[in-house]
Amino acid sequence: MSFRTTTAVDYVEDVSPGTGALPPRAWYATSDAMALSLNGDWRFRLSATADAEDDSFADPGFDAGDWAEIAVPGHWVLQGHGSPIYTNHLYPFPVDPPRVPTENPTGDHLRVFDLPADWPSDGGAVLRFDGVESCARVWLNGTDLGEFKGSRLPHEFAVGHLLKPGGNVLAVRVHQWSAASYLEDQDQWWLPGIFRDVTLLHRPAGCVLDFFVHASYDHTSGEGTLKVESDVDGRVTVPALDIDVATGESVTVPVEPWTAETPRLYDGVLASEGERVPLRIGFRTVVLEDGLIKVNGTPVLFKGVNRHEWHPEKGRALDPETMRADVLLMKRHNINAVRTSHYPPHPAFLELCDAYGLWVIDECDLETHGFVEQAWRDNPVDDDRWTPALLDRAARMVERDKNHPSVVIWSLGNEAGTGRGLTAMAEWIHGRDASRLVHYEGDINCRDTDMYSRMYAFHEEVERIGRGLDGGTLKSRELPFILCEYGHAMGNGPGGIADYQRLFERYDRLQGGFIWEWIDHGIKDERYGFAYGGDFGEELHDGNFVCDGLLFPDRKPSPGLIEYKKVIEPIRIEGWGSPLLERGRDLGEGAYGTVRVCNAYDFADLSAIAFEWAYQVDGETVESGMLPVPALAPGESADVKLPEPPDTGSGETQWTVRALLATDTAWGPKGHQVAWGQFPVSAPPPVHVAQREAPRLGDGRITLGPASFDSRTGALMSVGAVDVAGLRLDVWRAPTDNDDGAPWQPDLRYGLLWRKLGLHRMRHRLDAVELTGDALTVRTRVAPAARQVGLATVYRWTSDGERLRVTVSVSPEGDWTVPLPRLGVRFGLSGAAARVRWFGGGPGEAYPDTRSASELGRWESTVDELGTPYVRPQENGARADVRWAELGGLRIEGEPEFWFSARRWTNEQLDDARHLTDLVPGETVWVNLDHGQHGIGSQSCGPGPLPQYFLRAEPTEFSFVFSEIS
Ligand code: IPT
Repeated sequence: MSFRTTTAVDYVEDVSPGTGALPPRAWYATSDAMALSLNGDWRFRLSATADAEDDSFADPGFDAGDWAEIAVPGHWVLQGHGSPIYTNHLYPFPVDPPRVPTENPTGDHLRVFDLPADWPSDGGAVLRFDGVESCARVWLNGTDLGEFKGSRLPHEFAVGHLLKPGGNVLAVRVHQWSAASYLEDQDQWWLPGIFRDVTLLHRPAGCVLDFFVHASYDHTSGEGTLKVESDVDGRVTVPALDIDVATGESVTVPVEPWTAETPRLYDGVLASEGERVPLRIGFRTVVLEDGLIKVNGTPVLFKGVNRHEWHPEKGRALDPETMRADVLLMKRHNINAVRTSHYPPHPAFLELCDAYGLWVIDECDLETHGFVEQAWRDNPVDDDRWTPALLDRAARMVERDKNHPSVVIWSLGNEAGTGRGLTAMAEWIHGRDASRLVHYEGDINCRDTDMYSRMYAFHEEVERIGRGLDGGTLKSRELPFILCEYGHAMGNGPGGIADYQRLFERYDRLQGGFIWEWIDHGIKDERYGFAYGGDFGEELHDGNFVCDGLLFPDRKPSPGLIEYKKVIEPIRIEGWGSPLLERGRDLGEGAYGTVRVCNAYDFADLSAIAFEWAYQVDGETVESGMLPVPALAPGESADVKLPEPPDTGSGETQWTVRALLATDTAWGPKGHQVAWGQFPVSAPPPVHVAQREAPRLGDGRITLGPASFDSRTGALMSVGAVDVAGLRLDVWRAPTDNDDGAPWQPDLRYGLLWRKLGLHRMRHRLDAVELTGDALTVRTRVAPAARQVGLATVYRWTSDGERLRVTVSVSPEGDWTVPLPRLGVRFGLSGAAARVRWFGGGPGEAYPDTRSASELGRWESTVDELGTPYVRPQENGARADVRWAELGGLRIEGEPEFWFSARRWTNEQLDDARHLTDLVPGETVWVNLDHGQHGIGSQSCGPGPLPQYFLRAEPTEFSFVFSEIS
């Protein structure tokens, strides 16, 4: 009999990890022992406080007939009970550890179940919870089993003695806030509930308890050594390797090693007297050697992402298909590593990482970031009372996940400051598992860790670190470096990642990084499309800082992911001496006959890759074929002869060479593009328009070739039959999250400065409309109210009778201390303009420092599809290097190439919008033709654009040629 009182909730505010649970052990999905999933519809009752209801609901016979139903796994706040809260690091309750507020939403969950008819009557049973946020108390058939904390960690209870064939009553009380909330202050939604599986496991007599698979690889001999330590004696068999040994015995045989690139797994079985557990064994050895992280003797370069678990409707209750989708998307975008920010993921995710091949930094469920607000005073990680809870978390992670070859690094947690508790965790982990390395970014001196790790360090500092000139403790200077977070993918961006990648590749000590982050945590919402912080009336919140991923909430890749895929591609294809950015430079005859292919994999050769070449004229392929490339070993490169280019006469010509999967693989179909390179043969011919026509004045209009203008204002009205509205200089873009930057970032926040200066409300003063024999010249001054700065802007219109050319000359006046957001012209076309064709960069969006993936070619799209649906609307959708574009009956050529965008709302409307649903298409298609765009950077949490991507206010001239499409 358990004693109950309505106030017996002291455990909620107890710093201890809990009582009653079994010791942690290795997790496995299946064995030949029976298991019963208790996922499904449960009865549910929400109370406003922890002790509002007594616990009689746990008694057999309690009638919950009038309770609501809730899906388990799930979060109640996403199922109509209460609402989610988003804060980055602020605790959404008064900081007074370990106390929590009286208002403590508490969900009582009830499920009645029968055992299957064939459930064995012998042996015991274990009830396993894979994840409950944040604190739960459990009863089975009226017996109090105990309570636990550690939201993203498993907890098991022995229940065999309590089970009945039918009518078992499982009662779980879940409190949203508990002492553990102080340890779980990750930058994400607060989402209470039983959000991972609940399973009843039969435990036969003589079953397997805990076991540790040690499978190392000796790269000098090509042999693997296997030893399975097991709490219960048994045998280990691996048929493919003829292994049949006792547990605890080690055996060495020739094997194929496991790497993220070549994820060779061997199926095996651990058989104890009472149970057979399938094993998936990957042989690999992780060491710190010569100041480098090496796997199987080779230093690795992490091309990683930080992955939170996210689903726009289910929150962190991820189904297997979603986990698989994440892994496939990562593999298909050349990502080779995941940091499981900031907690151990659902264990099935790690099984997928083993099978498909991803390096994993498995991070403990620990973050106390909110204490930064009080200079880290009272931080639980530096308070011995909390150390048992920290050690419990470390053990639950390591014991659960220790048999995954994909896990190469343990991370103590995130943003928890420093303290004795962290040291205790690191010591325990090092002692328990010497076969992996330990990471923790907050340990800047690397006292407890095996690598120097930072987040959002600027390029310049990363370069210094690469060169070993960064100072720091003796220990940290000897360690390899990773950026556990960089490239903040909030909204449009991240910019500058290609520049980081070049540094990683240049300096051995820099072993890569992990983009922040994988997916936007937007919540599907009828009102807004996707909701973010503040949309649920939260008292404190951090807005759309929760939407900073490479994927949109619905898992559609954002341009940031496409860029990242290109930046980290494992095969580099370069035209001799002609990197993409130098396109158009005359390199002389003969230099173009070869392509250099470099294998940038760490382990795989190129035997799985087929190469294809295409010779293109004005973006159209005129000839193509396969390119025989040797199966280069990792790190090797070869100069491969290209075929003789066909004689095509005039036009802009280039080679495009693609690296494709030669056959279907586990993660991508045959023909999937892994990498590509493009390099010019001849530059674009000049856009020539003879100045033949003279402008003519008559009847309120000026005509010039196909165009007509307002004679008073000099404004362009039409080109042939195409009406053109409001053509004028435009410098404004709806600031991106990265333009606005974060208050704590040191670079100037231009998004705010632009607005302060008034660039969003520029006035256009008309100074003169001049007609001469060969041109119409319109002189203006473009400037914001209240400021002295301005842009003297002259539009010079000429025509050969058919085509209309405008040359725009811009001369800054006054003291311009900020770069310009954009510089070009904008105008309106009829809303009927829907289809767009262009020759230039595509198919997707690009900006000066996010343009690696922009491929020069002929593209087609629609105005609607040109736009990128950032969850918080902001500047988007530009196409780079556009030679010409056609839409709405108009052809536009640029000299030089230009940035093209078109949308059904103005930049000002885009700027005003807070959610996608605020963007209402108008009658006009607004087109921007930009000579320049300011870089993007990643200042929403990192550096602004590098200086070379600045759009400085300086005297500039650029031209466009308009003609009607016949
Ligand atoms: C860093 C956090 O580790 C991560 O959880 C996330 O909040 C990210 O920033 C920003 O999106 S902490 C950083 C503010 C120093």
